[in-house]
Amino acid sequence: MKILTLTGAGISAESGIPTFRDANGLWEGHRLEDVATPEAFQRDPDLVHHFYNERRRQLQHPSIEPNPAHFALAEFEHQHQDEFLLVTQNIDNLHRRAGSQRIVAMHGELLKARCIDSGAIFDWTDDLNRSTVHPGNPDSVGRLRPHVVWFGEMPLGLDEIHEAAAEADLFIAIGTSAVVYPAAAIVEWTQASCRRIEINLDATPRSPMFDQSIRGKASVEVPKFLASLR
Ligand code: BV8
Repeated sequence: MKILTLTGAGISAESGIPTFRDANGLWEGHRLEDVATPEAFQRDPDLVHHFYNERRRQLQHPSIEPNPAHFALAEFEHQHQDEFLLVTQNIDNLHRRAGSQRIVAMHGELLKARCIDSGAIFDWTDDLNRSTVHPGNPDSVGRLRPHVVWFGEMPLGLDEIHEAAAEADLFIAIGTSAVVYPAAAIVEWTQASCRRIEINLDATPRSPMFDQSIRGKASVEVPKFLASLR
């Protein structure tokens, strides 16, 4: 049985990372679409670096840990190996810390930086700013950006995601409001024969597309649902 899982900010909510809806898509009064865009980075790199530096520091706070939903998905992957693929919209590292390995981080990763000139990607846990020196080239200063997909930029791994969706016998969407595209369209890329399950606190615009909507907290409902598949 081929299983494709898509996660959003809701799976990390109980780990202490605020969702975008909780913040009403706002950060310090800025609309997400005004801060998480290439235009914003061009216009005010210090503001955008500050936005991601804050979140990068918060993610590394000792109180932020994977929750039972992350661990249950990692365990399920361990049992199902290459029959299972996890696509996440989240840029936190909680799936990886829980032990998941087959992950497509379609919106990038907060703990990675990318060279604007070469596209080279580096693990990155410190702040980034306009005086950051390139780890491989001391003459290159301020040319690193967060390795995240901004609004208007091409998400990562779309070919792999399309392929996995077309082959999936089971599609599980967890903790996503299904308003950001193309992530919200993945459910449409599955075959009519694919069983579609939504595990989410609230109804979403795409709830009608699912065979079953499990309303509840991810840390409770994800382990329960995955156990029911055994
Ligand atoms: C693209 C990284 C072209 C950065 C992010 C008009 C109409 C339709 C689309 C558009 C439009 N105008 C513009 C667009 C395109 C745009 C878009 O979709 N905009 C939206 C706002 C309308 N999309 C893009 O620009 C994308 N690129 O389109 O390029 C293209 C198109 C096709 C093919 C090729 C190229 C790029 C989008 C990526 C943007 N980057 N993140 C960063 O994080 O700073 S998106 C960011 O917001 C997150 O990554 C996440 O994806 C999104 C928030 O969504 P969710 O994860 O769902 O989180 P949310 O808070 O919204 O929902 C949480 C849910 O969990 C809720 O439902 C809640 O009930 C539930 N929940 C809460 N607690 C729990 C819970 N559930 C269970 N348990 C709990 N405890």
